[in-house]
Amino acid sequence: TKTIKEALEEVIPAKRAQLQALKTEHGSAVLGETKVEHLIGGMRGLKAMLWDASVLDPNEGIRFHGMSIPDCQKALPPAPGGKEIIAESMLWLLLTGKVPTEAETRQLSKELAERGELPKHIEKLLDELPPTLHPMTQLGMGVAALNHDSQFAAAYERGIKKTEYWTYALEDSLNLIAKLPAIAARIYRNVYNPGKSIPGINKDLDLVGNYVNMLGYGDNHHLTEYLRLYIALHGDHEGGNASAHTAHLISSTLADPYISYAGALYALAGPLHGLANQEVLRWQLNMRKELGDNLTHDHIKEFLWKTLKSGQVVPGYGHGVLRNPDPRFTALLQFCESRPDLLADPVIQMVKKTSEVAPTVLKEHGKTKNPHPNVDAASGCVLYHYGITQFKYYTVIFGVSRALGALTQVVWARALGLPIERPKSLSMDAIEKLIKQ
Ligand code: CMX
Repeated sequence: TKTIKEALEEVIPAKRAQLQALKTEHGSAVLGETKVEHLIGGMRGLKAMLWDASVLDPNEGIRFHGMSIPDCQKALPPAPGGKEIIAESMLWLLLTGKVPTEAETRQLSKELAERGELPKHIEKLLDELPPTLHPMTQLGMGVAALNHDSQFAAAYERGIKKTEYWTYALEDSLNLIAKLPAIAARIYRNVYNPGKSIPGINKDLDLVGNYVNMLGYGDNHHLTEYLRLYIALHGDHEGGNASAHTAHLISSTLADPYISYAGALYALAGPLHGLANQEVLRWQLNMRKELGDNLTHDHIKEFLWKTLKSGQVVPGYGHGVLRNPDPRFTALLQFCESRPDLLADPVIQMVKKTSEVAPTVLKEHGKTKNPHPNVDAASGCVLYHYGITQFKYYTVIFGVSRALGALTQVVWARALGLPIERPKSLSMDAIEKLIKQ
């Protein structure tokens, strides 16, 4: 059975050749225009990054190396005894562009489990942090401090050939992905269950199986399956989103994968991006507190208008690129629809009902370009049902996941020798001058 590194080594030459051909034969081909609105509108729609692992179609949603979410659900190997996609099979697909065999998936699980223990200084650092510090701040700190042992940074200092960068970036990236569950679980323990012991890594379990075990919910097969799906689906969402783009930007300076990903986590921690994860449930529970359990569509409409009229955004709705319901939202809702215990839960019913009326209200409100739910609208309610009720923790789970795609890009950017990112900025005066020319 091939290792992930061997599988990657096989596909790199063809990709390098493809890039070289694009550069020499089509380097000056025009893909679109730069307009003033791009500079003042958050670069929305501007085609400005190379990102191979996934592409987001505004209407259809995300495809990973051309595969839709239902394609992935059919083709990617689940955990033994499970049905959902797991982090390892998604990571293999993102990194190599190939669907892994079951044996390859198991081998990657084993490799990650072997790399999963935390160095003592990281445990100590996390244990010293005040439990009142936001879990996302703690996650970023733990991840950044792992660069103490960065093989990429050490090799760069020693002096290595540019063509070898990717091998060290891969080592660090696999170590980081492997250690994220132990960091995230330790934060959960320290903040919410102080004094409770955390089980060690089980070498026979997949990454998320171990994560759920360390969180203290290892006996809940349904939660484990949900988190496997959740973490696989949040893995990558092309390159322009704030977290993935941050990792790419930082690592383009040849900063090591750990500090590059720590930066990504702090972009994820903003309420318009990953923190919407925690905001959605807080907002939905406020709705429940105010209106009770037997909510009608009209009650929800009223609450939506109240939120909008107070000048706030409706968390979990809208998107920078998508213009239809997010297929990740659909996949998570489908998970609920096949389980009667979830369907009977009033919070899940409320989330589902909200998704039935919010698009009409947001359309009438007339501002957002996409009135449909994004993945964050659904992701928290299942966690809540299974007992992970601390919604300040939710974005940490997103942070464990986004490493799959962001670090895939870090490895490929080094394999392809992509340069430091340095777009051109302009002042308003300079823009006016250019317009007049
Ligand atoms: N509720 C109310 N107003 C919204 C809205 C929402 N859910 N989504 C967008 N709008 C508003 C914007 O604030 C903007 O208003 P102004 O013109 O007053 O500034 C206007 O509609 C146009 O925005 P847009 O072009 O449709 O959306 P953007 O690309 O600028 O922003 C996003 C996209 C996701 C930040 C925005 O839709 C939003 O704030 N949604 C709520 C937060 C959320 O769910 N974020 C998670 C996204 C997924 C993720 O990254 O995890």
